[in-house]
Amino acid sequence: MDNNRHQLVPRIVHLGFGAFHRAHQALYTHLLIEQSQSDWGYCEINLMSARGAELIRQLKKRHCTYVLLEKDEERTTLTRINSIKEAMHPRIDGVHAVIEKMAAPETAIISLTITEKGYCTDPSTNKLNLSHPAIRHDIAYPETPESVLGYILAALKIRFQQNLPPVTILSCDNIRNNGEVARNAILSLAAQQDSELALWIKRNITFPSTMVDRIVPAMTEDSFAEIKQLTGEDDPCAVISEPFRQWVIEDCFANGRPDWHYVGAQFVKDVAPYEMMKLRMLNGSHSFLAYLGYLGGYEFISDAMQNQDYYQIVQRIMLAEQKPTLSLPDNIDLNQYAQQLLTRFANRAIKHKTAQIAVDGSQKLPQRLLDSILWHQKKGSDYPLLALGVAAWMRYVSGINEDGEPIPIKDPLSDEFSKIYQHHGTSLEAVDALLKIDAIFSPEISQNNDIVNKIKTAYQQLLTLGARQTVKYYLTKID
Ligand code: NAI
Ligand code: CS2
Repeated sequence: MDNNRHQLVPRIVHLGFGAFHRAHQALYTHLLIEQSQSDWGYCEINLMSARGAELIRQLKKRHCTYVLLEKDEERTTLTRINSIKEAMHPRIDGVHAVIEKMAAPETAIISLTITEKGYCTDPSTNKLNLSHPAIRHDIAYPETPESVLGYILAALKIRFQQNLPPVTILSCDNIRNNGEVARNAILSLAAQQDSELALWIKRNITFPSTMVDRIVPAMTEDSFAEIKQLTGEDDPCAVISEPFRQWVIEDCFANGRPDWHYVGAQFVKDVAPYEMMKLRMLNGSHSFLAYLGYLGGYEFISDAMQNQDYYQIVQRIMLAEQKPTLSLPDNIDLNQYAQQLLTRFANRAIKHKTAQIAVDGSQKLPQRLLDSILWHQKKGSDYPLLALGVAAWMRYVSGINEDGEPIPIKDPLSDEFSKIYQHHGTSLEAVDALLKIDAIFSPEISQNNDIVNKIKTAYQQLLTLGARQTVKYYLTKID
């Protein structure tokens, strides 16, 4: 298979060579190359951090291949991924070389897995945050950008000025309407720099939305050791995932695309119903489980799922509070979907830390829990578990666990949380102060007494009973 690799053309520049991309899009593209001799390959780029640069250095050193181990409690599959042609990082190759790669005539797709915060938007509105330090920098110095948006814009400017073919910007992050969010953010930044460029982007560049799904935990020392035992090699780019994978893509590409549908992707006209289903049923329940699981002393999601109370309450939030908010094509059975999710969460072969999913909650709550709360509020139906999920996040970002030990909080807004808790302790006033963060909570949420009261009730239960007993209490209360 290695033989095919030198025929690859790096037509897809991917930003965000993280664990998820390595186990998802890179695999689809690899399978397509194997199956149909497709010549679509990747140029992998990380833009951030010394760690990101080190990974790219290691990838280059290993001729752009690595191994993927897919596993559940019954099977394991080891695959050497061969869909990558090149790799770059601004600290290794220079900022201009990276921009030029994105602007190269052969580049047809720029895809992204840069985490929710990479879009520099306010999560409650999904609008570009013009006071974000990286965005302020990019407005002042567009030729040496810092944000992903700034890099994309610098490349699009070259394409516009040199009359080069258009590209597709393909967001593969867990954000509702991810294509639209990427488009609006780039257009808002372009409007600050060059209105003609903004107009050209509107007319020429497409931003398909996607629903992406595969549980891919961050690698740990144990998982690297497992890979070494299987392959005999140290592979810093190796990754471990569950066997399940799904990719639903809006079919609007500006300059061609791989035939990913031959290897399991679905091209559709409208991704929104699939995205909403996944963000609410899977990710909403995942965050719920992560905060309550962490507070209850569970290191891994699959451990929390062995506790029958946790299993049942997660099933309950999916079926009673998330499912009713969705409307999907007739061929999708949401009861079956929920059952499959419960099995995936309980997969003990995958060591997914509750603390990993708990990261960046400020960026995740709106699409995972708050949108559904608003749906119930409008319909007049009840949502105790969605409110419990938000309260568990609030209890978690207090930075102190149930044994009084510190919780390391990783979130772009962590300074705000720590100021709030320094001032109010874990009292109910902290809830009021958190609700005032309008980047997370829209006025529809923070000024609605019913919603606020439900969150406060749940928060008080968590303080009084602790997470495990609160889960029990809610199960009996709602039966
Ligand atoms: P990771 O931590 O392994 O990789 C994160 C990547 O994002 C790195 O390449 C990093 O350089 C880049 N990044 C982080 N902050 C950035 C910023 N401010 N600007 C530009 N780039 C930035 O995480 P992983 O697992 O690859 O997840 C990345 C995203 O993929 C998630 O946030 C989510 O949106 C999506 N995803 C992840 C899944 C998973 O199970 N891990 C499954 C489905 C989607
Ligand atoms: C998780 C997701 O880290 C998180 O917040 O909820 O990354 C989850 O593993 C994926 O979306 C599954 O597709």
